[in-house]
Amino acid sequence: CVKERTFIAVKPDGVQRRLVGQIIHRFERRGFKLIGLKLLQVSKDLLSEHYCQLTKKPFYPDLVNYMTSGPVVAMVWEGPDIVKTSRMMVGHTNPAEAHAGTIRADFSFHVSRNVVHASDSTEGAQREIQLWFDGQDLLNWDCIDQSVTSE
Ligand code: DAT
Ligand code: MG
Repeated sequence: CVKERTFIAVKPDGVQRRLVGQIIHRFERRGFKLIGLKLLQVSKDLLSEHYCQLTKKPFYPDLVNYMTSGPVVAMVWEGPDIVKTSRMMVGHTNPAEAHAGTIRADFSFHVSRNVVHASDSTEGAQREIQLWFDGQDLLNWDCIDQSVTSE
């Protein structure tokens, strides 16, 4: 099966609300593989690179304040079709429109405090992984259950 990687982050509201474990649990129980993980205080520079397509939006200043208000847990996860699947697991940008069972629907109700980030395309994932992580901090390891969870 095709190995794909994506960038997932627990935003400051998720960390403050002690949701890190529950969010990691959803990716683990799906069978995805953790490749990189760190807790960091995000700089405005990193954030403007990360959200480079949004810097002109009216909500951008509030987004910067929110995303730099406390620590973020940044992760790289790997698995077949993980970019699309993780977007489904995370749910609609606006939690009010997200389906029940998605992270955003289960843990939040407002678009400006939606708990988690997931890359929206394979190109975006590659860009974000390079932006947030040094290659040496990503670990290639053998998951012993891989022959059971996929062909
Ligand atoms: P997503 O995080 O689902 O990829 P996005 O890339 O369009 O959504 O926007 C990035 C973040 O910006 C989003 O998670 C929350 C914030 N945001 C988006 N639209 C917003 C809006 N209309 N008002 C306030 N914040 C918004
Ligand atoms: Mg996005």
